[in-house]
Amino acid sequence: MSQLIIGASLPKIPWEEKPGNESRVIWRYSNNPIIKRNPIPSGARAFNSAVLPYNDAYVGVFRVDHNNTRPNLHLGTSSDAIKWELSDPIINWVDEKGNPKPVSYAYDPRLLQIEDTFYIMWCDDFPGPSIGLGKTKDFKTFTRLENATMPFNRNGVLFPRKINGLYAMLSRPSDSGHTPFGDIVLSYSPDLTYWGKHRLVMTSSKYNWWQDTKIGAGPAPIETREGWLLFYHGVVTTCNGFVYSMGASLLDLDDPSKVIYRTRDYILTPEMDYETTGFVPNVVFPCAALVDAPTGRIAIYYGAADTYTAIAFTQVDELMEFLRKNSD
Ligand code: BMA
Repeated sequence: MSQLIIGASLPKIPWEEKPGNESRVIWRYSNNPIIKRNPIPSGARAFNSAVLPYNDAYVGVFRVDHNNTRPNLHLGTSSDAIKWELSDPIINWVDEKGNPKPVSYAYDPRLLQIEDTFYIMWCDDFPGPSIGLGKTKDFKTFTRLENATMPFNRNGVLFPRKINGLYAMLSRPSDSGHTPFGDIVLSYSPDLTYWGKHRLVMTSSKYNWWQDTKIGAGPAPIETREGWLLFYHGVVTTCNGFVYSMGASLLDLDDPSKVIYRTRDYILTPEMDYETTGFVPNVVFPCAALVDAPTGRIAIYYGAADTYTAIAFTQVDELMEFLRKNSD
């Protein structure tokens, strides 16, 4: 039993015990990738996607790059969070009056629940990348809200509850292209429309090379008794382009701009064929995590090589011990 995670139990969480010969704190699902190429007739690749428990099963919002290479969001359903059924039409957004409010493209969704409402955030065309925000209560009607940021920004992630009475969001100001810089910032809002009280959370480290080009928040932060557990991606620039790895950090519960721990080394980096080979080689890009509070089990969903969806596992007590011993 674990006492660390503040949250619900999820006995049906996808899970595999850590292999006996594995010394690292994160281990991959043995049947990765769980979504392979051409998952639906209109889509070539589903990756960088987000999932949640819903009605005794699971629901997901998937980034699917279409056969014309433009990305959009598709709903997914699953009974075990491993085999996914993706709907072929894209998610169709309406405004608060019910009129169509389509997106021109949408990618890298995050999905989370605050009280009785599910929120979806994605990289939206303003024009130019900015943070799109929408909500649903039933995964049938999807209502688009005001974009949470001006361009250029990516990797917008809401916290799963208000902090000191305000909605809180992490994001990563960027440029309009393949941004060669990027730090994680925190913003607050009373109503999900007006954002302010901006704070710097973490900069791309100039001494740990795996994260020295840019960083961006991954799944919605996980509430633990010691702080918000945040998985994030970090990028190094090589002669062959960017390499995306994953790190973990712990942010203060009351003031998440305060970083308590931040892993010195990556905890997951492209090593498997499905991570090193694909549309964009050498990318692991976490966007979601399922959590079972009583056991401390965490299943992290990540995009691999901008081509596949994969899962990695960790256990929160072991991860926290790792964070204590391996942070700057
Ligand atoms: C980033 C985003 C991600 C993508 C990554 C690697 O800028 O566009 O969607 O996984 O690049 O291509």
